[in-house]
Amino acid sequence: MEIALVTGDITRRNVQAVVNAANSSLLGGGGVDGAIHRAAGPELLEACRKLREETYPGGLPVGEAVATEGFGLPARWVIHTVGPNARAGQTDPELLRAAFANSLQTAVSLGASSVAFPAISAGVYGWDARDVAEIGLRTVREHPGNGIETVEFVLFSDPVAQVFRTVLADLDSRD
Ligand code: AR6
Repeated sequence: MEIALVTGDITRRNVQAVVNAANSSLLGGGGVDGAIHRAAGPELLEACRKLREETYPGGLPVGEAVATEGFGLPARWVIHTVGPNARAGQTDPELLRAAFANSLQTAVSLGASSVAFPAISAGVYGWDARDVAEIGLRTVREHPGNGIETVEFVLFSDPVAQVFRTVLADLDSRD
């Protein structure tokens, strides 16, 4: 499995599945969630509403993941996950690991060969980008590929991309 670090907008990525850093309501929000909903169009919100009503009436729990179609996105699927919110005291690394791992597992179940992740929890949810990079990159490196050929981390800003490059180089040097 190849890991690529990309600076840019995840909604433009030509991959089979993009991961959305959503919230438990599944009904959209700001940040990457807002960007994905804008780019995918209103059908995405409809699909999320349906999931919420039929499968997650109490909301999608932190660390879990669920897929919809990608609608207007180049990606065929959106995998919605909920990262932990440090500003609400959710600082257990296991919760962030679960968000990455369950998103990957969902991609495997879909048969996706390429997946793009944002820096889950590194925005509104207040996690340090370095912790997100360490947990995200470690989780992906340890995950059995199972058909996934490429995992991209799509970082919205140069400073965050630089953090990911440094952490990946550190992990590689320890192999
Ligand atoms: N492409 C890639 N990354 C992006 C994009 C984009 N188009 N837009 C923002 N980012 P955040 P969270 C980066 O806040 O911390 C939402 O309201 C951003 O710079 O989107 O998990 C949800 O509905 C940051 O590095 O997600 C939830 O309520 C990273 O994506 C809450 O925010 C994550 O920032 C989730 O907070």
